[in-house]
Amino acid sequence: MLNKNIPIPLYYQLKEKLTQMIQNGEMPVGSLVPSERELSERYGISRMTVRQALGELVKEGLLVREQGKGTFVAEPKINQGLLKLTSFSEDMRSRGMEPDSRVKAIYVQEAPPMVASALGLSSEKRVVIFERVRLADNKPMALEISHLPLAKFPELDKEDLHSASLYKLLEDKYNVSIHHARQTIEVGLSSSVESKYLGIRSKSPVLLIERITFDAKDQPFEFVKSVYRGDRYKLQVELYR
Ligand code: 16G
Repeated sequence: MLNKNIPIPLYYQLKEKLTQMIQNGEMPVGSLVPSERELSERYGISRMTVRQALGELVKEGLLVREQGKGTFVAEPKINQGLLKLTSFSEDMRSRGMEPDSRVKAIYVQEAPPMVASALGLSSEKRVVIFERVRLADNKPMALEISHLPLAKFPELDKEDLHSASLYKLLEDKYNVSIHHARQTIEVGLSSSVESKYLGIRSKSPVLLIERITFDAKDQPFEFVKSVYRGDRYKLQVELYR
């Protein structure tokens, strides 16, 4: 029950209660949250108060609203560490999920100036481009557009990257010693094409990540632009002083 005799607002108490129920599995992922009317009757509070609690939980990503169906418990976000250079496949496997890819396109093209400069290309400027939707347990998580220098990886555009790891291929077949990366992260809103690939509404919040990856000789070999679902990812980093 909620306590009306303490100075903690009722909407906040309900929010805490629902959060607890989600965390201890009483309200499992995907389950339908009781309606505003049910909750207001159950806890003896106004529907406005219930609405405020649910609204905040939706904003925080613990609940999702599906039009015409109701409000459901959302899947927990993936806590992406920022200190280790890992591949998508490694990341998902370490979380007990099965990585996969839907390859949308593979082609060779002259690198746009920004990509040529990121990859330090001067004479041969063609790059192999992979456009992949990355999936975890069959659900779309991110859209990645990777650019790799054709001169370094001449047959790369012939490779089948469905269900395969690019980093593993580069390490095993091309003997690349993947060493470090420079990454920027920005907040954005999904375009209509990105939304379609990711199965989200147009203009949903997303993380726009750009990565330049270097080998052990400090040579850049990969430039990647990716769009990660904001409702499925949060970034985590340990800070020391
Ligand atoms: C990650 C990298 C991406 C890399 C991919 C390789 C970010 C933002 N991006 O998604 O640069 O190409 O892993 O994954 O983390 P794969 O080896 O599973 O194909």
